[in-house]
Amino acid sequence: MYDDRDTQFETNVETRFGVSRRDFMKFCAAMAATMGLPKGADAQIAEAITKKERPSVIWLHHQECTGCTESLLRSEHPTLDKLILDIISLDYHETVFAAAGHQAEAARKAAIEKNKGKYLLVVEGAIPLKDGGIYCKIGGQTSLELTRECAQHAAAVVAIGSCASWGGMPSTPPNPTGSAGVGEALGRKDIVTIPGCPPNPYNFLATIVHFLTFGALPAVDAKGRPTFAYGRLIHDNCERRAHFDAGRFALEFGDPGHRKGYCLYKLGCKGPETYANCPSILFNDVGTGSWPVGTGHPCIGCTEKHIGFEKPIHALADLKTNPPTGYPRIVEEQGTGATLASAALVAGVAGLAVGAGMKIAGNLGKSEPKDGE
Ligand code: FSX
Ligand code: SF4
Ligand code: F3S
Repeated sequence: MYDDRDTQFETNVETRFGVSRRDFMKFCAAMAATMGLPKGADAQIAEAITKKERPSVIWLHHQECTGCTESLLRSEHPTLDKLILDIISLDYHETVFAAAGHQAEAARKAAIEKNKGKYLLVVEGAIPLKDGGIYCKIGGQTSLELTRECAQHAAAVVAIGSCASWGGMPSTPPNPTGSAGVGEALGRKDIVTIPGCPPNPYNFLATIVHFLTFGALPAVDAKGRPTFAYGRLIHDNCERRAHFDAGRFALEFGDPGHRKGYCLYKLGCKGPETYANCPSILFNDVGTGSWPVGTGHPCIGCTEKHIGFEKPIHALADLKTNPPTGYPRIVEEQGTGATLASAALVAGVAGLAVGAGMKIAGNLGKSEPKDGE
């Protein structure tokens, strides 16, 4: 076991990663917290990162905007990119690779040969399947051929971003190039997906760190998403949730409710049907409120197939949260709120228990907040 007071450890961390021991341990603690691991896991992570061989990673790009890579290597956090590049051995990555053309392709083949059965394949971007996959080619091969070739000997395949996870933006109807996620393209169900457009870099990093520390990828849900990151609805951790429960909604951008930080449900927030940890881990390390809803914009459900890029931004979300069962019987008063039927229609909650549905219906029926409300 490593000893974090060890001066040798301190020197190694500083020389190898270019960060102080303190920053390094903070990073390990953040990784452990992201994955919801118990106390002591940060030490295990620190030991794995400093002592184990860096896993070889081959990173493919297909139909996408490179936002996944950009968010991972963002410049606001000078130590993060350094740490990533020192935790993994990035043997092929079209965006950050210095090599080009035949040289780059030779490096990819050499890395596969050298690390057969041990390397991680990270895929960014959707794979076009229509017309033999001709709509995206790299080095003369279609995305599909390239992905098949690289996946064949990989220890595991990780799809980063919504494009690679389920098709994302390129697969938006009418999907002219027949774009699909990696799992669908390869006909495999064992692919770990980190959806989001872009995904939170900590979710990707934590997945890689889990692989490095425990020799296996983290537990996933039915869509291949790590449960530590996608196990809860956004709506359940949102800082505006109390406003939702109390029926206080922004009705227009810039109205009094919006300025007061009320719930964005009626502006089309998809938090009630979107699974992700955005409100808990935030983005870009700039502090409170640094996530879509925190900045005043409704969540567009970018992690979810058939919601992000497909459901109109203004359309109301389906409410997936199980409502409490103990609401009192509601007697509808004339002129003070929506009927259950109309509110259920508005909220798409036809399947909810009637009592709870009525409570929600009453709240959803509230109108423009008054000053001081
Ligand atoms: Fe872009 Fe990545 Fe969106 Fe897609 O992120 S941020 S279009 S998920 O593949 O580059
Ligand atoms: Fe937050 Fe959106 Fe849920 Fe409102 S509807 S509480 S803004 S996630
Ligand atoms: Fe995407 Fe919604 Fe999070 S839009 S980044 S899932 S808050």
